[in-house]
Amino acid sequence: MPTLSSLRASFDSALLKLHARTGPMTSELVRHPAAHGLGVPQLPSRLTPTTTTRSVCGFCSTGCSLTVHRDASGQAINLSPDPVYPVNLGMACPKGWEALTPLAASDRLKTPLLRNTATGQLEPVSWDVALAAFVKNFKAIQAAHGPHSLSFLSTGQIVMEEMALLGALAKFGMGMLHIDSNTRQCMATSHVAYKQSFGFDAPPFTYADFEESDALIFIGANPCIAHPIMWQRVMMNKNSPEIIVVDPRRTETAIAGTLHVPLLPKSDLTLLYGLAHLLIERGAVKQEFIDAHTRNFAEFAAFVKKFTPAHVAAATGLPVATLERIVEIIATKQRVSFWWTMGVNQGHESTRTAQAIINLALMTGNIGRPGTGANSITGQCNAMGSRLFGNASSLLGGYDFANAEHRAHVAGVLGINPAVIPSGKSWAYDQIIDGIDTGAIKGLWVIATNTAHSWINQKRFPELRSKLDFLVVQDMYGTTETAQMADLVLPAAGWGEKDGVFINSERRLGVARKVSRAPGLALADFAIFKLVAEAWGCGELFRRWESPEATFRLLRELSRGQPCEFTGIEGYDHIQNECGIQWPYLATGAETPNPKSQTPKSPSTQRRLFADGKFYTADQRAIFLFDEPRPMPELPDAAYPFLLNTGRGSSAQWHTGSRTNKSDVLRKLAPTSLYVEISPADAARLGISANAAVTVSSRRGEAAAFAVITATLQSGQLFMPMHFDAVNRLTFPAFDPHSRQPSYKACAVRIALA
Ligand SMILES: Nc1nc2c(c(=O)[nH]1)N[C@H]1C(S)=C(S)[C@@H](COP(=O)(O)OP(=O)(O)OC[C@H]3O[C@@H](n4cnc5c(=O)[nH]c(N)nc54)[C@H](O)[C@@H]3O)O[C@H]1N2
Ligand SMILES: Nc1nc2c(c(=O)[nH]1)N[C@H]1C(S)=C(S)[C@@H](COP(=O)(O)OP(=O)(O)OC[C@H]3O[C@@H](n4cnc5c(=O)[nH]c(N)nc54)[C@H](O)[C@@H]3O)O[C@H]1N2
Ligand code: SF4
Ligand SMILES: [Mo]
Repeated sequence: MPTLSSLRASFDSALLKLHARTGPMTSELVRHPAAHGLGVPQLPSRLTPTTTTRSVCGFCSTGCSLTVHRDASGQAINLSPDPVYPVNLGMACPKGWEALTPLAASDRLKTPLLRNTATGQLEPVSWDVALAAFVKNFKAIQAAHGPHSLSFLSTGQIVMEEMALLGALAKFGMGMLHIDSNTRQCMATSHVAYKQSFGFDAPPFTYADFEESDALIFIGANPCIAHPIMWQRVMMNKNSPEIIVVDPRRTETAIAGTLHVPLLPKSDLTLLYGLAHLLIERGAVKQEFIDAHTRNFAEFAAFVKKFTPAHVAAATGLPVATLERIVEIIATKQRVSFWWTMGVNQGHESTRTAQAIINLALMTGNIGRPGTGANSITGQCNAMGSRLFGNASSLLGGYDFANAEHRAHVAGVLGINPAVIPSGKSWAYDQIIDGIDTGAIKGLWVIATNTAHSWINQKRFPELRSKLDFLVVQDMYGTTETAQMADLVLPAAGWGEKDGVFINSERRLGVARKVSRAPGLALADFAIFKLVAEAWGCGELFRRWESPEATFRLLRELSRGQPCEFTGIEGYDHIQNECGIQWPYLATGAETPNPKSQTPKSPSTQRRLFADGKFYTADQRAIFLFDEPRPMPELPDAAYPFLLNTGRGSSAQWHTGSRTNKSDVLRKLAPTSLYVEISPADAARLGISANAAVTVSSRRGEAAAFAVITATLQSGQLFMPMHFDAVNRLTFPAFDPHSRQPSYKACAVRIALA
């Protein structure tokens, strides 16, 4: 049984390994930032901070609070982690410490840019010219090809008020139907899995659960790198917990855990059904909970019978003893929590895999109690906000576009004609991309995402771009892969340059504050959307959306009676004074028409859902959902014998790098060119030495990289970080049928010396 200090020691040894490869990493920086030159530097006296402002970090979904120090004019000059905020307790990862640096990058957009059709160059123009070009070109496309020939791709990285305004503007004001965001690449699976199993997209946990579990099971998640402050919370667990890490790679998290389960890629569904089978055989199920609060268990139990240990061992490559060990832990520990991220969500059968995790939590009664839960960790700072208020798959506030009563209700709250709300279903990201290919989509507006880098199989993108009549990109930088292809580039303010709410992984609303002025003519996305609405001629619809906080009040009203209700929140100051507030949150003592919402004793009470065993389905029961496992769509073969896995490379790199690459500090903490990890056995067999230049190719494209030989990889597998654009030239476009989330982590490739 590990003690806290032995866990720390094993984590630190993982760090040493990383340190050797990429320089000092997460936890050291978290605890001793000053030792790495990341502390608050000595400031010249004219820069002595006069005020501080609390603001939630704009990178990952942990939602750490940062204290921003400002000079007399209100301009941010530095920041430090907020010591009292219940999320991060005074800690921040390198990206948080460096959050202000990308704002000052030399490639910030300072004016709109319009492509000059004569020279082919992007040239600075005024906002008037930019808006006129936007409206003229997009209206011409709609006139020629119909209203649904326009589409947008947006993000989980802007504030909730901006996402809601964008979704409403596009669907209620501009007549669009097919809109989506990078949340599809990331959280669509969790959204659908929860909705089908629980009746609403409701991650049930609070971060205190990291500290209160007796056993934590991480499946396809690498929090040491991707959610370092959540990992710090695990390190604060005083129960000497078992930490099981299910990942084909021996990741930093796997090294720090107590049991690494190196299953074959994409064999999770079989493994999870096999565990369910063994738990049932052992009698380690909570029959009372199952009978009182769930549906479909008997069918599930009958289905998993065939997942015998021998069958599961063969399919997953794991010894039967490992299966038995996991079952022993789940069966004997009182508080077991299950955590999953992209190793699950990005798969060809991801929704059923997420639900297989949910099933394990339900059947063992590990839900609704401290230290338990079937817990999906979100990715971007506001992925949860976009799930509730993006207006893409569900109508603002988690309502249903197809339901006339829902449309009438939302229209009533917003004071608009219900007829402007479409009843049709939006295409998903991949369908929008295919729609560009077939000519159904002719105009595309890309907001706060870098599609030409991050979309799966993006080799197609330049060709697709040529099929678009007009491409608008709205970003902080004009240098992103996507912005460079645009006809019109709109300069956006970034995190720190505007106000609004993010919702973190534990459903906590936090406020991001304006602490810095955006450069040149750059504007907050909120202001850009308002300008577009006026220029388009539908500004009247959005009179009540006069500011981010006025918009927040509209969204608050839309949440009334929904599981995500937060009508008890007074406004931004209330959220900040309470150090963030989790939904659901009704005014203390309020009578709610929704029996499913719970009123907490105080806003700061750490809240988990389902303490009463009541779910959001019509009969308040959670549902056991399952399906036959299917083989991966592209299996390795003689021509492409390796399986390529992709994901986060370091805690200092964020996605496509447009922000993190702008910091000298962050660039020092991670490799600056593309590498590929390979096992020692495969490297020896192929004559590949450390740092050798290699080419990795798939049926779709190739990428130049240098080789990193590491025993963390199993033979036959390669790993590349997603932070370099060549990686998605290799990936295979497979999608989960329920969530349509791309399967980024499994495609067949070969590797050779360059
Ligand atoms: N530093 C940093 N932090 C980030 C981000 C970032 O870009 N940089 N991005 C944020 C976002 S948006 C997200 S979504 C999260 C992602 O956070 P994570 O999901 O934790 O990160 P990934 O590295 O994408 O994937 C996690 C693990 O899945 C494993 N995996 C691959 N295939 C399989 C499989 O078949 N089964 C299992 N069980 N595991 C598998 C991979 O080996 C990898 O270690 O991180 C967030 N935090
Ligand atoms: N191979 C592979 N590919 C992957 C993944 C993987 O694991 N493997 N993971 C996927 C996942 S989970 C995700 S979330 C995606 C992320 O993929 P992207 O969303 O494409 O990545 P980012 O680099 O975060 O792009 C965000 C863009 O928004 C801009 N921006 C930041 N703040 C603002 C703002 O306030 N306003 C505006 N207008 N712009 C802003 C930034 O400059 C940046 O260009 O990548 C996906 N792609
Ligand atoms: S862990 Fe996430 S929210 Fe916290 S400082 Fe780092 S990037 Fe920001
Ligand atoms: Mo993500």
